[in-house]
Amino acid sequence: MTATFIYTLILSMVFLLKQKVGFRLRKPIQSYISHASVKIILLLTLFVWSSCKEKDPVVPTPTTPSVSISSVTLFEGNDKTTFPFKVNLSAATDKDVTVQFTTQNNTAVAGTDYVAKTGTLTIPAKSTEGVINIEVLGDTIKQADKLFDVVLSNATNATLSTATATGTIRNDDTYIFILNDGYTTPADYAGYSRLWSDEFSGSVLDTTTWTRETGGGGWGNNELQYYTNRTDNAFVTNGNLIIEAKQESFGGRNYTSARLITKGKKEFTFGRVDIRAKLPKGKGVWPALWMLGKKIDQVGWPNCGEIDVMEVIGSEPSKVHGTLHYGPQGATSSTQKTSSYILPSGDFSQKFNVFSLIWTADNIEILVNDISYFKTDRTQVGAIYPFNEAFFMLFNVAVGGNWPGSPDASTVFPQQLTVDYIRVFKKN
Ligand SMILES: [Ca+2]
Ligand SMILES: [Ca+2]
Repeated sequence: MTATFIYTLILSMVFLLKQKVGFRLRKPIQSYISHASVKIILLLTLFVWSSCKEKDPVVPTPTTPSVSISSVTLFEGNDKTTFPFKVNLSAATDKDVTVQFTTQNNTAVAGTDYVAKTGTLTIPAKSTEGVINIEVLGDTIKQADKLFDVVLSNATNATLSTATATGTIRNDDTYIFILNDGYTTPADYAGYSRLWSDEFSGSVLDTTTWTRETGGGGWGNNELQYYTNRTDNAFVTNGNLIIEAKQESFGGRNYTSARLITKGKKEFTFGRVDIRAKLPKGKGVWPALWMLGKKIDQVGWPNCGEIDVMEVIGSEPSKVHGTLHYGPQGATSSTQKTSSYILPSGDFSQKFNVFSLIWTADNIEILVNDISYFKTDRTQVGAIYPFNEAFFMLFNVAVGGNWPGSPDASTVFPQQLTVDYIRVFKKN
C-alpha cells in the first residue's frame, strides 16, 4: 500500500514537471504546488492511496495451531483432589480442535493414587484453552511424592507440540505406621529418678529440648548431606521421632538430613540414658545417637570429649559401635576408645533396640538391649579426662563421609532413623 502510494506520487510529480517546467525549477516550489494541475494530481494520489488502503486483503492465518499440555503439581489432600491439566492452542482457529488423552502410571499407580482417565478433549472454535481434570486419591499416610503422566495424541485441526504433562502428587502427610516391636526398657529404675525424657508423643518436635542444627559443610568428616531445619528431614509422628535422609539437591549438596541437638537446653552430667530406636541402613548411611561436652565452644573438639552411644555404618547394619573421643586442646584428631557388638540375628533396621549409657564419675559403660559391650574408666583414658563434665545429646543421620564412604547404586533413599524415646535418669 505504501509502495503504491509513493509510486503514484512519483509518477504525478514527473508528469507535472514534464508538462510545466521541463525539469527546470526556476520558481520557488510553492508556486508549483499552488498550480491547479498539481492540486488535481495530489487529490488523485490521495484517492489512489485511500482505495489501496480499503482493498488491502486481511492476511489469513494459513498455519494450523499447535496444542500443548501443562504439568500440574499439587498437594495430595486426604480425600479427592482434582488436578486440572491445561491444554492450550498456540492460536485461535475457526474450527473445533479435538485431541485424545490418556493417563499413564509413573511412580503413581492408577486406582490407588489417581483415577485413570481416557477420552477426547474438544477446544471449541475461537477458543484457545481446554482443561483435562484428573482425580487424585488422597490418604493420610506419609509417602514420597508420586508422579503420573497425561499423554495427548491424534489431534484434529491442530498439531501436537507438548504432548506429555506430568502430575506431581506432593506428600502432605506425616503419619507413618511404625510397628512397635523389639526390645524395650523399663520406664523407671529403682534408685534412679527421671531427669528428663522425650517420648515423642506430641505432633511436633519439642523445641524446648531440641535445636535443628543446619549446614552442609561436611561436618569435619567430608559428609555429603545438608542438614536442614525442614520437617521433611525431622518430624514427630505416631509417638516417634523420625530423622529422614533424602537424596535431593539442596544447598549445593545431593542429600538432605537432620541433626538435632540439646545444646543449651538439656545438658547433664552422669546418669543412665536409654534411647529406643530403629536404624536406617545402606552403604553410605551413618546414623548416630551421641554426646558432646558442653565446653566445646571454649576448648574445642576433641578436648570437650565425645561419647558415641550408638554409631552404625549402613553397610554393616547389624554392628553397633560405642566410642569415646578425647584429646588435648588444639588437636586436629582425637584419641579414642571403642568397642562394637553384632546382633545375633537380623539387623538394627528391623526392630527397635535400646542403646544405653551408664555414666558415673570416672566410669563409662555402653550397652545395647542391656548387654554391656563397652566399659572404661579414668585410669584407661589418662590425664585428659573430659567425661566428668556436662554433655548434651545429638541425634543425626549423616550420608557419606570418611568412615562409611559414599552411597552407591545399592543404597535406597529415603532412609529413616526412628526414635521411640530418650530417657535420662539420675542416680538418687
Ligand atoms: Ca494426604
Ligand atoms: Ca514414643
